[in-house]
Amino acid sequence: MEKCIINFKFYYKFPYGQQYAIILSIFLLTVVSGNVLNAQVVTDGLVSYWSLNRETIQDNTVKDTWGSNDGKINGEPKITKGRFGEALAFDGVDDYLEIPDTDTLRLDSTGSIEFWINITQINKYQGILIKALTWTGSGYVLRYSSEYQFQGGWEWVDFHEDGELIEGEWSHVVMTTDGETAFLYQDGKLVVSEETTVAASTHPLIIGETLGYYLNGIIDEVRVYDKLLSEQEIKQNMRAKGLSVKDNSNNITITWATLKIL
Ligand SMILES: [Ca+2]
Ligand SMILES: [Ca+2]
Repeated sequence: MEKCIINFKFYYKFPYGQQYAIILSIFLLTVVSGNVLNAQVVTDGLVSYWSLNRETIQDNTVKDTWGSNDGKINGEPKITKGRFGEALAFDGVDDYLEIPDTDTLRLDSTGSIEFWINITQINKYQGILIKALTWTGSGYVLRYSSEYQFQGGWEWVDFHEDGELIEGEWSHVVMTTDGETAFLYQDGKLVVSEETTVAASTHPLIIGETLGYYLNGIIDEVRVYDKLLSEQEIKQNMRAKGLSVKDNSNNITITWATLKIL
């Protein structure tokens, strides 16, 4: 985009002046509009969105900026620099985020859960999230230790093919299901898909701990959908910096922000 703007100034001063300026203006408007669309988080089917930005955290309450599923902080996770804005850093000892049960968080028909993660310590089980009471009941669990393990409907699915988290680096992770098959994406690429079903659990959604295994790392931009997310939608969300109230009034700002992260 920077090059486009420099070129625009150059052509604007060209002897044939205005004609080129108009053509280039239309071109730039198209480019900018396209990027603005890509910068938006998919809102179709969006249930909850915890940006974990500083302004959404008050005392122990983490606000759901899209739906009404506010979370409660346990332990003392630190508000730190995130993938976008701020995020929560969990200490691997006793920190976690708890979100009360609602049917839209159960993912027992179609649904998705998405987040950015930056693991501090990779060489032990990292409990990422769970919505289940035990290892052997209804619900779902996602943990990581050199491979992803997802459990839904009481079959462990090892996502160990191409997915790999790297200490100190951000990765975008999506678990999405159509009710029959679960798909795990990392950084916009399908890691693996497995036939599995999720049985509804009324246990709270816990982020940062799975039954005694705590996360030593940072989580950011957590979203839940009530539908399967396509690869295209997942890639769009990867590029999106979040929901912005400035979308219609400050397109250039949004575009710059988007380009910076590509
Ligand atoms: Ca954030
Ligand atoms: Ca703590």
